[in-house]
Amino acid sequence: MSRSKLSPEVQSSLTRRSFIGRAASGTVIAAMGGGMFYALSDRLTREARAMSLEDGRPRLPPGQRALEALRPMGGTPGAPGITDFRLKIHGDVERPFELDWAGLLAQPQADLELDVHCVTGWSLLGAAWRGVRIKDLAAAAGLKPGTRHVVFEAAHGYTANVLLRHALDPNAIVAHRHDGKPLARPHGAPVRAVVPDLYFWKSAKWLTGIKFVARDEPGYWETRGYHNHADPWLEERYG
Ligand SMILES: Nc1nc2c(c(=O)[nH]1)N[C@H]1C(S)=C(S)[C@@H](COP(=O)(O)O)O[C@H]1N2
Ligand SMILES: [Mo]
Repeated sequence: MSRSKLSPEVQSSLTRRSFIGRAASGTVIAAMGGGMFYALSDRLTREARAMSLEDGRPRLPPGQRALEALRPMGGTPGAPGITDFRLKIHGDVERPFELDWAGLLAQPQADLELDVHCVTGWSLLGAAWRGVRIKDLAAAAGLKPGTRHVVFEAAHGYTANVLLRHALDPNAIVAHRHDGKPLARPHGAPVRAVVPDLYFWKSAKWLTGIKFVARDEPGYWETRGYHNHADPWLEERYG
C-alpha cells in the first residue's frame, strides 16, 4: 500500500490497470508505481476460480486475480542480517521470551503451501512457505485467560492486529523461507508473519515481536481506513 496517501489502494490499482498491456499466453503485465511490473495470470485466475477450499469457500476470494510470483509491496525494511535478529513473544503471557536466529530455527518448522491475498486485488496461490507456527510460540509463552487479540510488531513501528483465532490457525506462521529460498529483504527478511486467511497487510514483514493482548490494538493500516478484521472472502477491505 502506498503510505503517502490515504486514498484507497484499490482505486489506484484500478487506475494503474488502465495502463495494462497484454502479453502472450494470457499473461497481463501491469505497470506499477516505481517502475515495477508484476504478472497477473488469466490462466491461473481461471483455474483458481474453478476450485474450492475444503470448507466450501472459493479458492480465489471475490475481486481477486492470481499472480505468478510474489511482488514486493514496499514498506520500510528492518535491520538486515540475522546476527542482531530478535523476536519478542510477550504481552498477556505467563512466560514472555525472546528468540534469536538460532532459537527460531531450533523450533519445530512447518512447510506449508499457502494462499495470500493482497487488498489491491492480487492473490498468490499455493506458494511454499517455511516457518514456525504462531500457535507453538503461544503455547511456549502460555497465554493468560482473556487473551483475544494478537499484535504483530515490525521494524519502524509498523503493527498489524489480528484476532487470536487467526494467529492460532495451523497455517499462521513466522516465515523465514519462501519458494525454497531464504525470505528476500523486500518481502520481510529475516522473518515476517504470514496469516493466509486475512488480507496480506496483516502479514507484517521485518517482524520483531508478537504481542498477545486482551484488548484490541488496531495497527498501522487499521487506523488509516482499512478494515479491522480484513477477511478477503467477505471483502472486508475498508473500515
Ligand atoms: N513491516 C511491514 N510489513 C508489511 C507492510 C509494511 O509496509 N511494513 N506492508 C503490508 C502490505 S500492505 C502488504 S500487501 C504485504 C506485502 O508483502 P510483499 O511485499 O512481500 O508482497 O506486506 C504487509 N506487511
Ligand atoms: Mo498491501
